[in-house]
Amino acid sequence: MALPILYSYRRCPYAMRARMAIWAANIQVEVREIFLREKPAHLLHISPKGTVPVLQLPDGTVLEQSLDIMQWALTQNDPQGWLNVDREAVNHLIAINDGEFKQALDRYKYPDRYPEHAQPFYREQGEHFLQRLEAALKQHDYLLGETASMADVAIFPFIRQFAAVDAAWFAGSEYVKLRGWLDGWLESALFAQVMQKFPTYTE
Ligand SMILES: N[C@@H](CCC(=O)N[C@@H](CS)C(=O)NCC(=O)O)C(=O)O
Repeated sequence: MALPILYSYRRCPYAMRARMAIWAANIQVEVREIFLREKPAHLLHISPKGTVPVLQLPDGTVLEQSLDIMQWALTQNDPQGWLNVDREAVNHLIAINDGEFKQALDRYKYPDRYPEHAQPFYREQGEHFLQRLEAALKQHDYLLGETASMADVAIFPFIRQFAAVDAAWFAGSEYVKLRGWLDGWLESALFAQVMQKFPTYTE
């Protein structure tokens, strides 16, 4: 039987969150690792916007947003109960991550492209979100409760990137709980699985 096709890019945080949900759900897919600069014609045909991840199901359905892919996978099978949380709380936190925080992250990573301000300004902008997450993690082990949810998985790849921009700064920062939470995900078997290298797909 044909497997769903996942167009992916290993280091893309959106693709990471999608792969983590697919792997957690134990769903087999054909991973097509792409070069962002040389997108396969089939990908652009099924999803002209040209971002990854994109999942094509055997019936032809195309899911072209990472959150839709996560939702689809976990609806099939959610052995760790990642969907057993308040939807509104999940959506709200992810919206801040994908909105303001992602914007600050891009500027913090590439300050040369945004010369209006110096790098520390952009880091401080991102820190509003870090402070919010730190406060949540002081209350419970995961962002929305004592067990992991879709929010943790969706947000983790972006915190990973933020931490990596200046690892020494992050290691010395006040975000003690957030560091522990990040390390937990980085050291997880699931993360190792989704970060394995897939051969690049060239038509
Ligand atoms: N809203 C999309 C965003 C996906 C996205 O922006 N992916 C980036 C890579 S991390 C991409 O494919 N960019 C297109 C490009 O760089 O050509 C989602 O959640 O799936």
